Amino acid sequence: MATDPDCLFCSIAAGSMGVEFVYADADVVAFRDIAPKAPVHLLVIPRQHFRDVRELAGDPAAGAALLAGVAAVAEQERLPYFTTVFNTGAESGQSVFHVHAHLLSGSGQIWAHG
Ligand code: IU
Repeated sequence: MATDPDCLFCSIAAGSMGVEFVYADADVVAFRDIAPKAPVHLLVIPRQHFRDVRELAGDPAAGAALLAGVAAVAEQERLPYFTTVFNTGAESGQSVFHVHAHLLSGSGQIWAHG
């Protein structure tokens, strides 16, 4: 499995940063965003390193596993609705270059992350 020793989210996924996982399986981990933009704001990331959603698209099994992880987190957390955002490219607001799904929910509002 390809990981990047210089990538913070690879280190988080490896468990070496002490970040508590809300959900984990063989392919993905989920944890709370450090600066939440909604009452529920989780990040779901593959254990393997992909820079962004474009790179992830080159590995369809990994992409499917990430989406399955999003759905599993939502089910586990009993979220009846949620918004999923993939920022791609610095101009879009991507600041961490390890692909991550923002999963936002709560309070009956529509949440979007810019
Ligand atoms: P972005 O789409 O790349 O901008 O999202 C990165 C997110 O990662 C952002 O919402 C940060 O608050 C979040 N985050 C985090 O949860 N923990 C960290 O150690 C760092 C960033 I650095």
